[in-house]
Amino acid sequence: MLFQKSLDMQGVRADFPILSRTVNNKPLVYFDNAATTQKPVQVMQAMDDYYRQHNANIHRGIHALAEEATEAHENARAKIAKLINAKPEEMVFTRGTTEAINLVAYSWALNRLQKGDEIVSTVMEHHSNLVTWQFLRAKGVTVKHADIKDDGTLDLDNLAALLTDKTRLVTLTQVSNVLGTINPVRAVAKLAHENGALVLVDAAQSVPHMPVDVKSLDCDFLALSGHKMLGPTGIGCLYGRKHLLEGMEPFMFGGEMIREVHLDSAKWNELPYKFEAGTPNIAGAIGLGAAVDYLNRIGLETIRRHEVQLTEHALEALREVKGLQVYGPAAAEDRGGVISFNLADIHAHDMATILDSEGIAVRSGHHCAQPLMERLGLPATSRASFYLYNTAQEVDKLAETLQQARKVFKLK
Ligand code: 7TS
Repeated sequence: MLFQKSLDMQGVRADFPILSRTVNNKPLVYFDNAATTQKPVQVMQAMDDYYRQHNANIHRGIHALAEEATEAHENARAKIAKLINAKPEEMVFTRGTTEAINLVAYSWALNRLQKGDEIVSTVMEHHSNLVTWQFLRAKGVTVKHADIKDDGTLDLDNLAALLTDKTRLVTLTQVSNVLGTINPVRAVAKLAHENGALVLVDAAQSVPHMPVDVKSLDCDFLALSGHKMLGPTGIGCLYGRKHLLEGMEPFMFGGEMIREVHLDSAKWNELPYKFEAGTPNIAGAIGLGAAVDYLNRIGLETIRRHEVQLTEHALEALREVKGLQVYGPAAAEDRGGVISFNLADIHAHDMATILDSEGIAVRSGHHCAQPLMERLGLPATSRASFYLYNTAQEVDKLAETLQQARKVFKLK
């Protein structure tokens, strides 16, 4: 298999110190990127430099350090905004995707939706895009979930049939963290808008891996996590169309988000600060900015091509393992670099333990998508998920270890 020449694999891997460590005396093969990604030295250095040279609280002090820290923080916002073709004031820093979705639930949905209103989602959502909407049921809001087809793709006709004049929001993931399915978000947005509903995109598994443009998706909100795109934990973003964010009330109150306070009243700060109460994760934002620089230097098209090739290679290699069931769309181009599988009736946790003994890190279980597992009729899967620093050799090692597991469990 010919891998993309422009991805200098040795150079890339050298940027990630953790990739040269061993686990159980075996070279680490890190295939748990859907859970969180490893960090390049450039991200760690940016954060280290901030703490060593510029540490101060932002937006308040009129001293040099405060100005430097503020500038670095806002530069990071501009970088992540540009990455998805948004404006900085449309990007609210959050702790991650979960908090971004919760922000929409509290600040938009809770104040606007009424008894009888409907939300349409899908059965393949991560719990953070499921449970968050369940709590609106107390207000009499109905949440409906579009089904998947047998090949693991979204049943768009089913989704379309769920839309009514009561639908106020359609919320879905762009890439499934279990099946790898890439959803036709643009088509869903068109359907939703024709019905007068807004669209929220859970981009936790898409923005890190492929070019994503909020204008061409035509979405109203988009949520992402920094730690899944080479950045640190504890930082993420909510993108929202400016006029929507302007019309929303904050759901957290405190310093930073106010312009003027009196004992019995307050005026909110301008966008996006009105949603950022309290001292933010300054170093985290700066680390995310450095991660965006890193991804841009490699290029998200290149990363996407690499992952498609790697996934294609993995699907081929895993097909050779007798008794192995792979879930999700058949073609690598139709999926992100996420492969869930089960080998015969070996429990996914036992499988993950065997793989770990060979230094291979995968996640096993329900992947915080229990309704999807129920829909698939599965208690659990093992999941290998790839990123730019993974290689075809690592995929071969996974396939070899699965062949060995067949022997260990004396499978016929
Ligand atoms: N949405 C999707 C599609 C996800 O995959 C995840 C995390 C989240 C939301 C939540 O992101 P957070 O950063 O706010 O926690 N997914 C996974 C996973 O698949 N394994 O561990 C975390």
